[in-house]
Amino acid sequence: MTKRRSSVLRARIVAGLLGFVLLSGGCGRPGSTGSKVVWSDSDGDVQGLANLPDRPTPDLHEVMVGSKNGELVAELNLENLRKRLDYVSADGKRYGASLVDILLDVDLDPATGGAPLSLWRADTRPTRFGYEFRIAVLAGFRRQTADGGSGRTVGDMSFDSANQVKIEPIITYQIWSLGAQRFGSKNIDLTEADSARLDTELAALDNDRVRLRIPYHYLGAKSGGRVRIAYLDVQESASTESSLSEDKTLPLE
Ligand SMILES: [Ca+2]
Ligand SMILES: [Ca+2]
Repeated sequence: MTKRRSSVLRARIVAGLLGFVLLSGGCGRPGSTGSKVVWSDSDGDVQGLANLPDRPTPDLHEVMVGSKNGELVAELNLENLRKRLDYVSADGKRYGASLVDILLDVDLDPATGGAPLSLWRADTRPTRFGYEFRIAVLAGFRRQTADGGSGRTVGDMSFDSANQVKIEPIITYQIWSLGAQRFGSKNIDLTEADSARLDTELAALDNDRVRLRIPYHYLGAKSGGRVRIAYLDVQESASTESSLSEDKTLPLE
């Protein structure tokens, strides 16, 4: 009896330790795998515009990308995002923002795919390469004018807030496929129904938090695979590799 109880106890201790080891893995350390990967981004690494010194600049603090139910799930935390979208300049303009590019190497092959156009120098390839997709995360607005017109302004664009009867802040994303050449990027074609989901059910803004869902089939990816991920902090600099994060590898669950 004593012997049996102690073997049960030993089995429980082993199971507990195994659970601890499994939980300890996959927390986003470089090269680790798990159901989600997390990066911390430096505070205060963004600069405002010299001619609009009071315009808030979103400062990325954290990026999480997970996988479940056939979708990538991304969460971004950006201080001052909501302040930026609420800001109105002295001349009545409202400003969107290009926030982050999420880069996906879906075949884990650095020899296929490419890098964002903004990182190319003349005909010199960026040193970080091999991403098949760039998910451009854009903040902006859906709006209606007094005369019944409606429109959308997202990314690094502004509009005159006069004559708008309704202005609603939104988050959306675009999917670009990246090629081996400097001008090898192209916006991928989604069905009209899928395009309509991008700034509604697949992207949500909650004050300074952004949540995205990206179905694997938009990327030609499948559950059971793995993807190499990095992000480009566009508000820090879209054109220097120093604002590109380290790579992490995520299993697609
Ligand atoms: Ca930052
Ligand atoms: Ca690749």
